Amino acid sequence: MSSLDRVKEIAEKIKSMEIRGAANIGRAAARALMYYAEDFDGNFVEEFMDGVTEARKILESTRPSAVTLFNAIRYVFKRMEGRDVNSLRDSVIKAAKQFIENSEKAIERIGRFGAERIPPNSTVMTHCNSSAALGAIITAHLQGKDIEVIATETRPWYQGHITVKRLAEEGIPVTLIVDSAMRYFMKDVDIVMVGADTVASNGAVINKIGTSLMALCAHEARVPFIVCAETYKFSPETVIGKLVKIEERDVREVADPKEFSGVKIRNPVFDATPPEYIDAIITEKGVISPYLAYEIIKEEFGVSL
Ligand code: RUB
Repeated sequence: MSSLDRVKEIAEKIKSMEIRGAANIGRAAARALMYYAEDFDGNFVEEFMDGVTEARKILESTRPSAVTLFNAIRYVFKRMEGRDVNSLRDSVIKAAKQFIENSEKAIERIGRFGAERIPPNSTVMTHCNSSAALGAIITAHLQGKDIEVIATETRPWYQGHITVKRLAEEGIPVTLIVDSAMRYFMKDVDIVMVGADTVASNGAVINKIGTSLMALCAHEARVPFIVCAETYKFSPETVIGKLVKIEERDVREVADPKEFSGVKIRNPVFDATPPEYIDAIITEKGVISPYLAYEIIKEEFGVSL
């Protein structure tokens, strides 16, 4: 067995979306590096470093739009230290565990802060399947707020099905709609809550395709549009001008090209919502304006230009 086997296995699961959602992807990347360190049975520092660099490359090539993947890896690499294999191994395992623990705590705090924003007897709309947004909704429900949820099915992967099943399990009244019905139902909605894959330095939020459309509908209807995002969803690369790459997946997820000869099919799976349509971003460090994204990036990652 090679020390990269479990890394490759996790990378494959991220690519095929067996592991999906930005928080899960970040934690899985940290776990993969931990497995690499655990499985490494060589004696040479150079060999360990070559392997962990290869692991990074494999993981980073899976999904481009979730900065959590890159930030989780960055977190572990920053804390990797030691002059021998044993200390390097221990530092990687410790950092990966710390990242996973911080991420779980962040979701719990966002749940609490987010629940504060959900009024009693209200209807919440959500898109896709975000553990951070669901945390807030479920916490509000557990506080006895008597809420209901309208959730989009989220083509083409139908992550909305996971969302509605989870909410129904919690006993929350929930309605499943097609994505294109979001404007039709917006008049019944008190607040929109979604997650994020990446927050850029200008406050734009990259999330599942259709999110920016939902923000536009919410804006038109004067419905608050709230994003739930841990601070490791903020992208340091965007400070130096890099754009977040929008992942385009296999068109067969949309339709079988053989049935549509002469037709071009496209499948971008994320979009960017500009900050002017976002009322607040709920992070584990508090509720902020999207225009404070740069400050968060500076504090979390230290910006060296
Ligand atoms: C998932 C998606 C989610 C964010 C936030 O897309 O867009 O809204 O990742 O999720 P995909 P979380 O299914 O393509 O990965 O709050 O769980 O990090």
